[in-house]
Amino acid sequence: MNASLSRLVALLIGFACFGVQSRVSDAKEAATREQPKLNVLFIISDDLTSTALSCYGNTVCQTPNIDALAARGTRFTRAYCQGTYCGPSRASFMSGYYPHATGVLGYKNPRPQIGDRAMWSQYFKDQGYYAARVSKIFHMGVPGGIEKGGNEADDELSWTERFNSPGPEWKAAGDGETLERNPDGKKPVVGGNTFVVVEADGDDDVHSDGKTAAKAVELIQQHSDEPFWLGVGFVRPHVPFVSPRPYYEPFKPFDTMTLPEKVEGDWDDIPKAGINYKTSENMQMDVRRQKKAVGGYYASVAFMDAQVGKVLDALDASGQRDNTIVIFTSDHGYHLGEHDFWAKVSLRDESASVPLIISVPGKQPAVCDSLVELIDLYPTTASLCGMPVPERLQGKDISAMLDDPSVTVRDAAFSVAPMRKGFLLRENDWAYIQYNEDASAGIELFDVRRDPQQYTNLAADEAYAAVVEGFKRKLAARLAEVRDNDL
Ligand SMILES: [Ca+2]
Repeated sequence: MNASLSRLVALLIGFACFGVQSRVSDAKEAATREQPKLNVLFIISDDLTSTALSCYGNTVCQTPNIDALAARGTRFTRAYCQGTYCGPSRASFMSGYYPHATGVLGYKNPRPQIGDRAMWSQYFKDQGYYAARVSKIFHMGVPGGIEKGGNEADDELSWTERFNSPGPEWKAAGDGETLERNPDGKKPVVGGNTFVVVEADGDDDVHSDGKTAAKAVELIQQHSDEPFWLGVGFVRPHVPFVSPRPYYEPFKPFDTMTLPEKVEGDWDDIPKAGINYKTSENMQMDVRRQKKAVGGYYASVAFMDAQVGKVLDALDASGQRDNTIVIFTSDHGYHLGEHDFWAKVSLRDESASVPLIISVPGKQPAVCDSLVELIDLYPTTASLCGMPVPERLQGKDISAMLDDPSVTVRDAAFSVAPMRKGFLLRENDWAYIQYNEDASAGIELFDVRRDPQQYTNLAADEAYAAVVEGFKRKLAARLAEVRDNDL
């Protein structure tokens, strides 16, 4: 090496070392500077199917506030719940375990099963956050529990403070009709898990969700000077479909509502367990009642969307928008007459998939088609807020999708319908549904690329025998993986 070349090498090494040193001192400076902790605003609707939202393509039901959040966040098109009704779904995403890990398949809190491990909000509370919920985050019975205003299946340890939002539900003043099992129209408006539509007198604040929005607005104002994890649980569009009269206007007369396309003999190729627990037939709902059910549901969605708007406006007014992760989702989806199915429990896409929008300050808006699960929210928010992701959590950190929507973390989403002993593995190309762990109560296989509405069950077709066998093995492996945990 000649002298001038060695001087050049020495100079380059010097520059490189200087670069390293300055990066080290930058990092030290950053570590000593107080970093603002990102807040988490978790908004969850109850029994909301993505198909009812205009940002997911509905052209009749307009949801401008949820759409505005979608326009600034990442909207997920293939997000799945872990249980297709309130209890197991909420227990799962709050605890970080699948329903078959905790065994909480009904309407109980998973606290006895997880012991002193932290629930999602509790994990943030333990890191110095103000953690609060307004209304339904863990399971509450709707309408019964909302009428009473109690804590139900809640978990005290999860919160710094908690607030319930009692409301009149089906007893609200107005024009009500029971649509379900009321063919002669003689049944009055009733409570319970029943299709009832009430066009209510009075304004938003008469109702549980109006009160929930008002309390959430107040909490955002009060806690904007400290990191917060705020869960805002709206109960609409869960039955009864009750909302103030103005929200019904776009959907009247109800006979202008359209019902999903029906296929002759649609149930002939599916097992009995695949016929949902609520159908047009067993609910004795004629076409008039079905259309009114759709209009009533949409009015409840529009009402809930307006409450979401109030909460997002309060976040803007607090100056915390650029410091807050906002999540909007539902505990599971819902049927609005597809296959003559209604409500939840089914493992078809309308019921097992959920709307999911995640807005993170500084990230570009996007639409993400990767398969994600509600159980991913706990580890993902921990990661986004710079906290260690507990090893025991069964969900995956999907935060990389918020920078690049083409990122994938799994080949199949997993959901269960314990009421039917049903299991779903949903891949990009296939929906595989099995009833009983040994498949003894039947199988459904849908080619969702060719048959997105899931009209044709291919499980009995010899040409797909190898696909079915492959899914049986994958499902057994997935269940074994879920059951292999630290509990
Ligand atoms: Ca629900």
